[in-house]
Amino acid sequence: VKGYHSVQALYGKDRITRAKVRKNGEMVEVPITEALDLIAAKMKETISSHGKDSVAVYGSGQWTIPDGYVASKLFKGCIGTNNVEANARLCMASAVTGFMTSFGIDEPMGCYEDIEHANVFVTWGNNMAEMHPVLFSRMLAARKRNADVEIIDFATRTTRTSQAADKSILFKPQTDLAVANAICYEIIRNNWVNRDFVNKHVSFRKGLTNIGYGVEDHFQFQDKAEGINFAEFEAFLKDYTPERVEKISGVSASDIRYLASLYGDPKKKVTSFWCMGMNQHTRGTWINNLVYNIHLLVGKISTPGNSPFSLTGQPSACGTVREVGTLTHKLPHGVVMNEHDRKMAAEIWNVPVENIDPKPTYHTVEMFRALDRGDIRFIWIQVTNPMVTMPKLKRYRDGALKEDRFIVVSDVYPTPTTDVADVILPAAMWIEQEGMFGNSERRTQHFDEIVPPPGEAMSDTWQLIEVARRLGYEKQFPWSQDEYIGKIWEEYRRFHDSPKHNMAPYEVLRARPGVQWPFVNGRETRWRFNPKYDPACTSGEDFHFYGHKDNRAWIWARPYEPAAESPDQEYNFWLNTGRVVEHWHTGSMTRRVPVLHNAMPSSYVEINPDDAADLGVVN
Ligand SMILES: Nc1nc2c(c(=O)[nH]1)N[C@H]1C(S)=C(S)[C@@H](COP(=O)(O)OP(=O)(O)OC[C@H]3O[C@@H](n4cnc5c(=O)[nH]c(N)nc54)[C@H](O)[C@@H]3O)O[C@H]1N2
Ligand SMILES: Nc1nc2c(c(=O)[nH]1)N[C@H]1C(S)=C(S)[C@@H](COP(=O)(O)OP(=O)(O)OC[C@H]3O[C@@H](n4cnc5c(=O)[nH]c(N)nc54)[C@H](O)[C@@H]3O)O[C@H]1N2
Ligand SMILES: [Mo]
Repeated sequence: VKGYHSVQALYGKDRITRAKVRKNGEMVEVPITEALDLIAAKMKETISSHGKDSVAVYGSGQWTIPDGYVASKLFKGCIGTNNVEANARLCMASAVTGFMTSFGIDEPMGCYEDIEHANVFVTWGNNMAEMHPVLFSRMLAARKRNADVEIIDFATRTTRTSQAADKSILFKPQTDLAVANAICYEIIRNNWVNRDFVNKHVSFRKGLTNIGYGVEDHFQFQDKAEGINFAEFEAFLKDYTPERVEKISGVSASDIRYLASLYGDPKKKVTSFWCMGMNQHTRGTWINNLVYNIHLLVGKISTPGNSPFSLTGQPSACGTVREVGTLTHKLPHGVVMNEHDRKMAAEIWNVPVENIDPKPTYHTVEMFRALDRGDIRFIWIQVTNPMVTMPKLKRYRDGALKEDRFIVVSDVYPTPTTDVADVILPAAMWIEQEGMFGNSERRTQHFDEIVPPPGEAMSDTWQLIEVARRLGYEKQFPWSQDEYIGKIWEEYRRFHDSPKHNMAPYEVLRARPGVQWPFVNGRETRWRFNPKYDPACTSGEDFHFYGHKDNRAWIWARPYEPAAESPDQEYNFWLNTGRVVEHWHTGSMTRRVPVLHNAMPSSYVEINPDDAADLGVVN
């Protein structure tokens, strides 16, 4: 429904079309060149009085690939600060750490085509009917074609996904950790383990436990992987019998056995989908590891229809954030801590290697804490609305409003974030510019400008380039406005020149409706780690998990640990968040589309009818 009406999002009455700067407390319209001059001057001034790490950029999984690439090059390569983050930190961080720990390499092995091959779908707290409705329709269509296809919704609340599913199983928040372990327990007990696959392709690890929740400033955590064997893993699972886990999770032992039997049945191809239910988990890395464990034990992975699949939410959370690496520790290829990766970036960026700082600075939450503390004095926010979407928000809003903080916001409409800005830049929306996005299934999608941007609005990429040039980096940003997207793409591609990650050339991207990487010798890769499909497999075996040095996927022994807060006498309910099909996040765009706004004009809270009756709560 958002797709059908998206074009109307361009034409809201209060669309930002001119730059504004704060003068004596008032936001005043100015020519955009004056605003860009001011931004560059403020950045120079802040760097000279507080050092390079006092300026930051906070971007988005809704940034285009060129947006993120240019931001990274300017801040990490030219200015020399690792103060580059994006809202995808609030979204996909656990998905990435899950991939890195289980496979040693980011992003799914499968693809959307798995939907046409699977017999069973399990949604792990993923409300696909509302959040991924196009993929969900594809799943319903697959079920319509094949009466054997089953959809199991495993979640903490009843949603439209549960209603469309063949079976809905509810669990208490956080306890999916215990259920996943119980599924593995049952798989082993019933001898459903794919021994051949496990012997050849899997090794076992355990990590640290009681790891805290990261809610305090300067929190640091480093896991320690320790090798274990199958017998030790089996012994670890002894605590997770279905009967014990029923008590923790509220899921009946028979439903746990039922779930295990679906994964365990060698005749069934199983795809697991998840998104924020697992990735915003307070043990997000662990629950990702545990669902991979299930697929690995039975060898249901990297073949059509057998797919543990972490879906992304934003159009370019993968393309711009995970692939370009717009995170404090990342570079477009590799990490800042690695000398080889720094050298490669410096060479491609045409900057001295000493410019790139080997130490990461702040992840997103710490970045806003640093703004409040005064460690950061200047921040440029693009394509995101953090003054609505940050957790424990008040501190950051107060921080942004402090004297001697300078906030630049690029947006298309006024928001609570533009409310705290010193400069507002008018941005072009996606069909008002050329660009690329990269989605969950490793597909890079090029799009052209269809209509011109209004007033003085320009792409976020071009805004960054204008400021970069004013800071003296003409040499690094030499492109002209009619060809910069293609030039940036070709420069960026050089970072991924290997069969594990190769990206398609610009002309190929332009000619096709999206291209999946690794793109090698003119061929896209549908399923990774499987030599039938993946050119990076070199071991000569039936699968090759080349991400880890031992060429194996890792099964992790991870326990159930409770959430940071659980219901008690004083606060006796769980609060679960959820989104709605009609709106996009903070609604900056969708609330300006009348048909969407009228369909869902306000937020709402659902409460169990029995609890409501006890409390005297009525509609
Ligand atoms: N219409 C629309 N679509 C969107 C978006 C939008 O704003 N509007 N946003 C996009 C983005 S960026 C994202 S990230 C996705 C989000 O997509 P989803 O993750 O599918 O959506 P949410 O509504 O955030 O998910 C909340 C779900 O988390 C589950 N949950 C709660 N606690 C737990 C737990 O302890 N374990 C597990 N396993 N599950 C739990 C609950 O079952 C609940 O339904 O949607 C994308 N699609
Ligand atoms: N309470 C709570 N907080 C959450 C979440 C949650 O479930 N609950 N989920 C988290 C997740 S998964 C996500 S992904 C984030 C999303 O958080 P945000 O990214 O902060 O939310 P959006 O509403 O998508 O903000 C995007 C902004 O970009 C603007 N915009 C659109 N197009 C353009 C453009 O081309 N250029 C520019 N410059 N601006 C543009 C829009 O008007 C909008 O204001 O929220 C996170 N925070
Ligand atoms: Mo997200």
